[in-house]
Amino acid sequence: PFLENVMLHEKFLSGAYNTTFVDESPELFVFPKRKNRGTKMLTYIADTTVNGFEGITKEKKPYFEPLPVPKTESLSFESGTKQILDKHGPEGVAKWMKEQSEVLLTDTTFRDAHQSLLATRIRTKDLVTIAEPTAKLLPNLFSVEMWGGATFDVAYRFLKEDPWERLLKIRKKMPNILLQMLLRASNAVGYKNYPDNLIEQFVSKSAQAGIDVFRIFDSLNWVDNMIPAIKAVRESGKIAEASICYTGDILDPTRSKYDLDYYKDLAKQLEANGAHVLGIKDMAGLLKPEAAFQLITTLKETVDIPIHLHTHDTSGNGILTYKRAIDAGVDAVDVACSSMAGLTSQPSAQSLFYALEGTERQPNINIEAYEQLSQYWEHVRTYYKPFESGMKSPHTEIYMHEMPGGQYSNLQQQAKAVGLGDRWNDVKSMYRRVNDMFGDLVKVTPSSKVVGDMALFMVQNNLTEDDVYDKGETIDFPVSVIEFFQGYLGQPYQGFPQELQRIILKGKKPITKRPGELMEPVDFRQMRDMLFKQLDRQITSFDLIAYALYPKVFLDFHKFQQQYGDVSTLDTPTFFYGMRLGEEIEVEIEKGKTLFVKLISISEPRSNGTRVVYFELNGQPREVIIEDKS
Ligand code: 3PY
Ligand code: ZN
Repeated sequence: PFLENVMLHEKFLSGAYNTTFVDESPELFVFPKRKNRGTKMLTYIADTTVNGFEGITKEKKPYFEPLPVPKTESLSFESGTKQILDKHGPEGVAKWMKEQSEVLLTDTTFRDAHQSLLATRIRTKDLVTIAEPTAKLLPNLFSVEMWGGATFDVAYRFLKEDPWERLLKIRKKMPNILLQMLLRASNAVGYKNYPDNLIEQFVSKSAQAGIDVFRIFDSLNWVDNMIPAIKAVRESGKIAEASICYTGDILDPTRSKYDLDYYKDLAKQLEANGAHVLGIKDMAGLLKPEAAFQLITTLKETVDIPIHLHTHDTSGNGILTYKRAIDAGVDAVDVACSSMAGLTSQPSAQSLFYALEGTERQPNINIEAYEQLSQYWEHVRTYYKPFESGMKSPHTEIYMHEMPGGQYSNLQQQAKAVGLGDRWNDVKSMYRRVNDMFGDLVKVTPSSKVVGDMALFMVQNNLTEDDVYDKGETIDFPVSVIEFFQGYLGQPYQGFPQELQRIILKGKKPITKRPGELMEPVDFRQMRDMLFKQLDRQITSFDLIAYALYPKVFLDFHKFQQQYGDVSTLDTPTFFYGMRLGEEIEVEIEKGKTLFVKLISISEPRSNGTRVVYFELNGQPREVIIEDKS
């Protein structure tokens, strides 16, 4: 705990550590209460064995093959893009990007791929295991996208682990490659706008903890809302990849709202506001190959900064889209390791490698290494089977419903949770209808969540579009929808549809200013004191930011840890399924300290509804009493 406290300390993170720092920082000696780590762990295992894991249909723990981790201990880290940033700064990286003849690759396996395929559920343990082999085997990657988007919230909320620890651990294992995150501009990694000082703090701490490239986007492509985040990234000395979210179809003359001029204008604005790199974020995979060619050709003529393209392969056209973007001179593209690629995820790195064979833009990567890493992900993926969306083949219907890849499996889980699992097709069609009712929106978190919430709400309540207009006065719309029409996410391009806005707001007055301008700054000092008193433990700057972003999620996480301890050390099958009778596992709860756990037996339910679960912990008999919730 001492080392952990040191590592998490802001002075340490900023590099300003020396021995006086230890003397001056008494909080380093406030250790988390260590008592009962074994008991807490057994309680978690017993509870999960008896009651299952939320969101997974309870079943016997499946057998899994051991994970094939490439052996790379004897290899050293080759110098990579991280060293370019450290030496030449963000402008140096941008210049270097433009000088490369081959297309540069960002690997998204650690973030968007599992956000899009597995409802963001891959745990830190499984990411950290493969981080060092990835950094050693693929030193020529431009970056690894491994944080941000939904990972932050899901880590606390569902995986019961601290996302900051994920970042710190991966940083240590990947010292040579740029680490990239997805930042929802003024929505940070949440679903609503936050005060500017929270965005500044979030960026500054993320940068200190290890993020190098911030892909910043606004869910309505509203540049005003992106400026505070771009500024904060520039001030932290990191790379601001300000991004345009691609929506609509520039090839379709009947969809003139988002045409080439619209994108050109946005690109100019982002460059003028300090972007080091221009991101094109095709979050739903709507960018068709010829559209990619036209868009990139035009933007290359419009801006001087390098262009980085992101797509999702839902339609099956991803590689062709990349090929045409590469023909037009795109500098970098996002791919995922093949066993985590395709469908709602990014196109496969390996497929792109072979697709570009014989051209001078073929990526400079070690293809055999990628195949080895792919085997690892293929195995890990089986742990997360309950979170698979069930999509088995390309869905060209994406061009109809336009749902972002990162939303697909999450919204599907949400639909199941409210009993609409069998009406998923209705939800998807409604999603598009809601988009059109709302004035044809850019749909990406959180604007996509607003559309998703409304679609679910309408299907659940059997409401048609006409019902909304005819009976809207008597309908209680979802809070996210009301807030959207109040302007709390910002201003959509060409404004809100007026009549619907009137119906939904029922007399509430919308704002037209940037929400961040109207919000009180967060009082971090007061918040730290309050939390310290309430939780009776040391409060790190990371905790503070998490609490400020989602108070309830953070407090629930704290409560969970009080009850069950740090479960991030458990292997994933045990985390999701508990243990089999007679099974033995090892849990390294800290470096050099391993618990040996054996599940001996489970009693029948007793008259008060509890069961006794008998273990051996390091050879000693232990029992835990668990309420059987079935
Ligand atoms: C996110 O914001 O999480 C996204 O992945 C949007 O595409
Ligand atoms: Zn994406």
